[in-house]
Amino acid sequence: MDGEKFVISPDTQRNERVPPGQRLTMNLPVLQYGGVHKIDISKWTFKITGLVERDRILSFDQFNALPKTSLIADVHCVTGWSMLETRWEGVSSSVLKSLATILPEARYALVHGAGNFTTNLSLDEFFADDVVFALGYEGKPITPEHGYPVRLVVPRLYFWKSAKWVTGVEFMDEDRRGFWESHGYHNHGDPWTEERYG
Ligand SMILES: Nc1nc2c(c(=O)[nH]1)N[C@H]1C(S)=C(S)[C@@H](COP(=O)(O)O)O[C@H]1N2
Ligand SMILES: [Mo]
Repeated sequence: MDGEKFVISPDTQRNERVPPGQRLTMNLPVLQYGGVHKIDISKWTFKITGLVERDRILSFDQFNALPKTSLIADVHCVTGWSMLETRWEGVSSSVLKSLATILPEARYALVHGAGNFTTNLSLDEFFADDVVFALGYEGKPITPEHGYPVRLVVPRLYFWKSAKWVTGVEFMDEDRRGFWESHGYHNHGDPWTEERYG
């Protein structure tokens, strides 16, 4: 696509690309708590809330019109599978800074997904330049199983941080554990130091 940014996650440049305790898979498994959400895009919105000057709500068309980034990344699920060289297309997290004024007190982001799913990230990790709200996977729109219409991709943390069926982001001054983080998973989730459970 014209004018599109292209990002390669730094983890893909490691000599050893598979973190300890992981094995490779050739296809992206489907994994989530509960069933697959079927989202009606005419009703879908992306909400930026919490510590922002004013809440911002975007329709699918507005979200889809934002500048796009193409991302190559390896992904690592805490249950032990890793998939190398996945390709995503979507909206870089940093684009959100142009949509809402984030207050200086904000230090954490809580990403919300359908069915009350949440996951928490420090602002530094949320705004890392390989973090993308993906609309596309391998050149096609994301399928319902993988989070249609929009799913987050946070390549450098375990894949549970990569919320599917995203509905928005809330900025916070204090950290608040998300869904998996309060059901036994680590608060941070670095695959290279095996921050699996906590
Ligand atoms: N909304 C939502 N997103 C989620 C989850 C979930 O339970 N709900 N599980 C996470 C986990 S544990 C993994 S491994 C990935 C799997 O993504 P995939 O099904 O596209 O492979 O989604 C993540 N995103
Ligand atoms: Mo996972």
